[in-house]
Amino acid sequence: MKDLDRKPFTNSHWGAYWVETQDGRVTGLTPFEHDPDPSPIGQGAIATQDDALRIRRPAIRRSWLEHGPGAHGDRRGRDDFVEVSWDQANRLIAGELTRIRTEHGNEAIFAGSYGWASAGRFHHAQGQMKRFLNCIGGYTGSVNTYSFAAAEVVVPHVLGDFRGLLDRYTCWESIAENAELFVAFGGVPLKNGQISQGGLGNHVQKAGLLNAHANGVQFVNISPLRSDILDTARADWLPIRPSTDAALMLALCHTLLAEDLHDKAFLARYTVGFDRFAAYLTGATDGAPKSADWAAPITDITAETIRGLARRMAQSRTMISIAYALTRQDHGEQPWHAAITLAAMLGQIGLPGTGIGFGYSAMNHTGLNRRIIPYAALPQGMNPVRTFIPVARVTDMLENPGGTCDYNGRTLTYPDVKLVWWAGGNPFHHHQDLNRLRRAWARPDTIIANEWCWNALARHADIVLPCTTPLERADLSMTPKNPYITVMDKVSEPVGEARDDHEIFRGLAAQLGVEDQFTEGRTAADWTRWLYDVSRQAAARGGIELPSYDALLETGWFRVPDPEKHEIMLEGFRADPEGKPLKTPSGKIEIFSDTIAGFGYDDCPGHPAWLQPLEYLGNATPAAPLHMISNQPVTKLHSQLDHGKVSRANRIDGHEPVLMHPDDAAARGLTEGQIVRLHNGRGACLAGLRISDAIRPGVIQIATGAWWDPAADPDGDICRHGNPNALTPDKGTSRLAQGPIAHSCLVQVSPVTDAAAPQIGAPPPLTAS
Ligand SMILES: Nc1nc2c(c(=O)[nH]1)N[C@H]1C(S)=C(S)[C@@H](COP(=O)(O)OP(=O)(O)OC[C@H]3O[C@@H](n4cnc5c(=O)[nH]c(N)nc54)[C@H](O)[C@@H]3O)O[C@H]1N2
Ligand SMILES: Nc1nc2c(c(=O)[nH]1)N[C@H]1C(S)=C(S)[C@@H](COP(=O)(O)OP(=O)(O)OC[C@H]3O[C@@H](n4cnc5c(=O)[nH]c(N)nc54)[C@H](O)[C@@H]3O)O[C@H]1N2
Ligand SMILES: [Mo]
Repeated sequence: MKDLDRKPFTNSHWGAYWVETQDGRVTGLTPFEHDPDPSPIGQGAIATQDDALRIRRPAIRRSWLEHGPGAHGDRRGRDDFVEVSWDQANRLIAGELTRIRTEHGNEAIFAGSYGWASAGRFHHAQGQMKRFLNCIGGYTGSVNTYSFAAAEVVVPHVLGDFRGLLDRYTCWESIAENAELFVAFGGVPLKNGQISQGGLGNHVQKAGLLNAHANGVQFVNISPLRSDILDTARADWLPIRPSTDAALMLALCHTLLAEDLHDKAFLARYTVGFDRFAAYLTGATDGAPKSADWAAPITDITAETIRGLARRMAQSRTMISIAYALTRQDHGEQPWHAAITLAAMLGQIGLPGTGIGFGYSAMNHTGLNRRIIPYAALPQGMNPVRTFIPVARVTDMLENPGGTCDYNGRTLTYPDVKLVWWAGGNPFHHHQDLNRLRRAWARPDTIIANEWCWNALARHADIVLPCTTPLERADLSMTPKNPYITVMDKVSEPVGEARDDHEIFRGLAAQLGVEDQFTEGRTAADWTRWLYDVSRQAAARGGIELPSYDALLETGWFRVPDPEKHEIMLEGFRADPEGKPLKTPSGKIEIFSDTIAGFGYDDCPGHPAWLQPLEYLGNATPAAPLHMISNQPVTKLHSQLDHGKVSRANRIDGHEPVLMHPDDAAARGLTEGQIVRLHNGRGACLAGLRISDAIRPGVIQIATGAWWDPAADPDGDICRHGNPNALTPDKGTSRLAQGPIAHSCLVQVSPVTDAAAPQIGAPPPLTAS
């Protein structure tokens, strides 16, 4: 970087830091002084920047290098690697891309490449990769996310939009001033508010929660975990059985209807289909009234508690929050459709501080009052290939070339994938039933991964391209999710021969004769300035003046001024439903959606419903009697920095901790700190036991993120490290959204006497060519 008066500055999904360096190495990360509640997660980046797990040179799996594409796919993850030059890697990849495009067409390249990569507006791994692939004819992509696929598909049918609403949440200030009761399905987990995609300057979730509490807002935490809300908030805890929230919400709706507590004027003016839903609620359509008495044995919450809560919600100014996690369960569409319906029956949608919000504290930006600027992103060009999959159907796709899949009213056909490319995501973190993924992963001819560390993805690739970390390249953090725009300085040279994703794809574009198309004659620095200048113009059109690029480089950061008024979701629709209709077919909230009903899916009807999940405590078996919640980790972002010190400090003898209720531990003769085995018919993993009454009996909790470390085992492969996706089921939420269902998972926990130590501390065997 050029000489500046200031210290180097950086940003990340978990916060902004001033950077100290010594001899070209990062030695310290000091949280930004305007961040009131910095996260410790970033400290894990210091030692990992150049440890033994850093990928230093391009590397090729030996069987692939010696025998060509398709050789011994089943040895992926077991083979050793040969290090090669960038020239050789580029020649081999260009040759393989040309072969596949000629013999099979671009559809055979799967580059959904789902994942969070790193913060930074320009060096966004997927954006770079997709732009490159679009220069050579495109790829099969994926749609929706692992975060909330079911909501992404169902909510637009009900409210006309989802993503737009996510940016227009009722802010915490409005809740503190106006709400009396905050009912949180899935809690308000501050651990998750550490994160904001693309970078952030100020963590606000803790202050948002505490200010609301101080102002007298009462909280109800509906979750199997008491710790899903800060103790200080003194919330009532309803320890619900996991994956049964839809039943609870229906019973709340039933009580409102039975006791005539619902807002009939709101329903008439702003919604359609209530009558058809009411016929289901009362049991007129199926003979089963969805009463509190009906829901009590399903949810394990007493009928009296349910009725009391419904009355309290009707009598109070109430905000409902529904965690993203409730989408990541079987029939994850239902709790979302039901929560919106419940809020509509209360009639407070669009009023200050009340109504419904999606996942307060799922991310730092939820309820953060800020101006939304449509910042520019690197143009990706046009993808001529029309084939795509719902993101979580990746294993199905690899298993069934030519097979079909229902999705949101369409029938999709799976392509015959020959090449898989991942840049900036980790399927061996995010996908469910990893043993099944690994079997399907053996099928393509070639798998390429751009990565910076030897995690399970890199180990399971044929060609590994070493990329830089954000500290080794210059970039900008500017995102509509946070008011701070910051520089991300280059503070150290790339380790080994690592290259930026942009530089990786520029090299390949040159090899394939499309370099000019890929770069448009701009360097990385030109592009970054271009992105900022275009964004600055967009801001100016919205009446917001941003500093010049050079002025930003001088100071390192800029805070976009706060909006003049509080954000209130659906305020405009409430004020003028005819003038500002929703983008649904009726223009109103669709409690019954004719569109969804018209698809005729047996697993997703037109109105919210209770459908038994594939796995939950209501169908537990002696072989798998416990419900496993695999939620987001406190000490990292997904699998990122799992090898860093913050994550490792949370381990028990190197294994991920699992939380269990004292009664369940006693029934198995298990003691605190013991290494245990989590297992079911799909697989197994090891974990270290923590015993606590902050979890309801019958449920265990183990965070996602431990690097998958499989070893042969009678239960299928066992992950020695503690990755819960060794056990989770891989099935779509329904034929509507096909979202992932990690949270609907039954397991057994048993003691182990001779626990195998995790083997993720060293890279795979590597030979220099
Ligand atoms: N059981 C269970 N499974 C889950 C979840 C759950 O709750 N339970 N949650 C799901 C959810 S919500 C999500 S969003 C997914 C997250 O899944 P992912 O987003 O795939 O997880 P990450 O670990 O963030 O993966 C990002 C990868 O990008 C790499 N990377 C970082 N920076 C760069 C870069 O500049 N260039 C390149 N090329 N690579 C880079 C990192 O090393 C890492 O391997 O997981 C899902 N999986
Ligand atoms: N520190 C940290 N923060 C993160 C992330 C991370 O990896 N690390 N990931 C980010 C990402 S990508 C996303 S999408 C968001 C996800 O945000 P969420 O989906 O909200 O995250 P989770 O932690 O999986 O779930 C929140 C809580 O829901 C509860 N829960 C699970 N199942 C049920 C259920 O059936 N009923 C009820 N009532 N409660 C249930 C669990 O106890 C869990 O602690 O988090 C983001 N924030
Ligand atoms: Mo997510």
